[in-house]
Amino acid sequence: MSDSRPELLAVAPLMPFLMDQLTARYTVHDRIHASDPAGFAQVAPRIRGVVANGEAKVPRELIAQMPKLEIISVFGVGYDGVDVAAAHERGVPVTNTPEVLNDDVADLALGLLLAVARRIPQADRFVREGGWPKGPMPLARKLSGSKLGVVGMGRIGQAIAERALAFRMDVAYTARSPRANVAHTYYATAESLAAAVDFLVVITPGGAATRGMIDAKVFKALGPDGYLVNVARGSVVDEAALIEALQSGTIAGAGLDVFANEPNVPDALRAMPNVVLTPHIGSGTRQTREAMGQLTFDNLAAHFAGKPLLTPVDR
Ligand code: 8YV
Repeated sequence: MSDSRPELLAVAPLMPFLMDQLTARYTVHDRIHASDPAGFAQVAPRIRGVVANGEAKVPRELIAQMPKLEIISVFGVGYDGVDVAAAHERGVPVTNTPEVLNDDVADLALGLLLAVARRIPQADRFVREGGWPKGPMPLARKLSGSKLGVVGMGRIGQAIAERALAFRMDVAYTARSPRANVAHTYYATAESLAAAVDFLVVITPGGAATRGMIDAKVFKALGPDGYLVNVARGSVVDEAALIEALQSGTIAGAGLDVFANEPNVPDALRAMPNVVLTPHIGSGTRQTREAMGQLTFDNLAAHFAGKPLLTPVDR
């Protein structure tokens, strides 16, 4: 008897919580497009759903190989790796996992701000490596009461701003246009925002529209006492210009959760004492990843039950 369950292609490694639910209901081909292209050519005509994550690539050419594709469900709020236009041209909806990760990504942004300003990882190393008995730790930078610039004032940007207010920070932002429901000062460009603040947090979607928008001009405007925190996508920051700015003292430091070529982080960044590095863990708590997994699964389930999608991505 043939297996009549819908067949899915997973284009990224998926957490067991999600994979177990998927395999109970679907036939899942786990990254076969990458590991076994000939095998993929055999199953591609039967694939009805793709499951991706925030980092995965679903280009036009891959979509074109799956004539029966009906849905792309992304485990992540960011879907810059998916060619949404190509999917929509084919009438294939794309879903993501908004809202459920707002708290975690905003928490990590504040964590990186504190870590880089108060040099918490460096202080930890200082104690572990026996530095304390030899003299005090050098003084750090105060965060409370300083000026914060947020690049991108969507759901997560607003969650970051909300938290920053508890630190009595003066919050300003840039976005494509001023947001009607946001009272913070608006700047039309990242450069003008950077010139007005002490800390710049990047939380704008990745993709072509924002590629390299945080560049040498922005670092110059941020200045030698300014700090950058990136919890968005590595592509938004010109990484070579960032390294140059950190090495030359054009800016004071950076807290980075995302990188241009993950999981590879340039040696230059890893060697710098004024940089705090985390491995793309913005949404990385058990609670949030389970909520994301559930939403990824529920969008697929809604589709295959002929019900409205929970969180479809607009064109
Ligand atoms: C990843 C993310 O999806 O939501 C996003 O856009 O970047 C992350 O939550 C997550 O790391 C799983 O790959």
